[in-house]
Amino acid sequence: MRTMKIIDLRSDTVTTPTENMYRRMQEAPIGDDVYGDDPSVNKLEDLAAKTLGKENALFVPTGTMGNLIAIMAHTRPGEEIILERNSHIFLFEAAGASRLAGVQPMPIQGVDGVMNPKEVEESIREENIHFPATGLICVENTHNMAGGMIQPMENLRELKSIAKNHQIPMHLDGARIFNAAVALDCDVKEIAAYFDSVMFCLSKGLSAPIGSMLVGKAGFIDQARKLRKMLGGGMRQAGIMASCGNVSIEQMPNQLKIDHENARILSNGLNKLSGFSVDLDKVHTNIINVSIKGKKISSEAIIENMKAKGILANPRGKDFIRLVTHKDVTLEDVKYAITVMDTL
Ligand code: TLP
Repeated sequence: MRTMKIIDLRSDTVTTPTENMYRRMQEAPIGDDVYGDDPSVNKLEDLAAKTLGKENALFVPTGTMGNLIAIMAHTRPGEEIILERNSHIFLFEAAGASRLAGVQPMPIQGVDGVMNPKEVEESIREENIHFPATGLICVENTHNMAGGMIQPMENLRELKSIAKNHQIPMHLDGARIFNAAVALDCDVKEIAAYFDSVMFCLSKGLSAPIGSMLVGKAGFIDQARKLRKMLGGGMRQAGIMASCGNVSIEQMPNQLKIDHENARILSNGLNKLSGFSVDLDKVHTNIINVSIKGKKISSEAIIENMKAKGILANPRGKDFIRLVTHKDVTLEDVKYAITVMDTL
């Protein structure tokens, strides 16, 4: 029986480990990480801190846990956090910040995920018996819902100066910070420098099967380590997974460049088909929001039709679908996906 070729454009989270990752898993020196004894985890935490230009790092199971721990460590229950209206923390983390960190979100509607610094400053609470204190400003780079768009450096600089004046820490949900750095052709440290803490994912385009990193000052990471234990994220022989994370940081950023090129090729191809349209100015990295308004059917329906032909994608509202390129989608796959989508 001939099996249908499946091209999975749902997310870069679907990436499978590389050959080198499988090899390093097998050879990984391991120990009990809750005792601080796992050499592969220790190596990964050192590498992550050094790469991002921070004092220390913590290996966490997921990006969601990394963001939650950062919020818990920076704030106290009853405080408020400023974040973008379409940010992952606000939309897709099951209100963990409210329920578990006990903070109230103050969402700001950005343009393509970029918050206006003036509005951020106006949202910082003054001292008043009625008001919660503003405990944290969160930024997302690249911005998932904006279709992988990059936050302009100038915007980060302005936000940092406001945060500094008001003595409020800044956290970056940098799940895809390496995509931003690759697209900007800058060192990832240059982006991280604006933030007190950064969470980034090994398990997205960097292709590790599991894991994210939280980086920041040494004292902050000590606190974060205890919070990770409290949340049940203290893993034992985690070096098996951390060994993949080491490969992610050492070897995978170059792959992201290819992913970005493939996203452009896919976008250009779709723009030539009837009913699909992509705003090329908004394709910065590996995520594409494709308008299907011209198709006159719902995003769910088109996704079902694509699935029947072996192309997997996620809906984004009723008029858009989201396509994400990654290392398991080759240039050949992209070309094939365009020909298949031409038949829909
Ligand atoms: N994003 C996933 C889904 O949850 C939507 C995806 O497929 O894009 N921050 C950002 C910006 C993210 O995009 C994600 C995951 C996370 C945090 C959470 O990471 P995990 O899935 O490891 O908890």
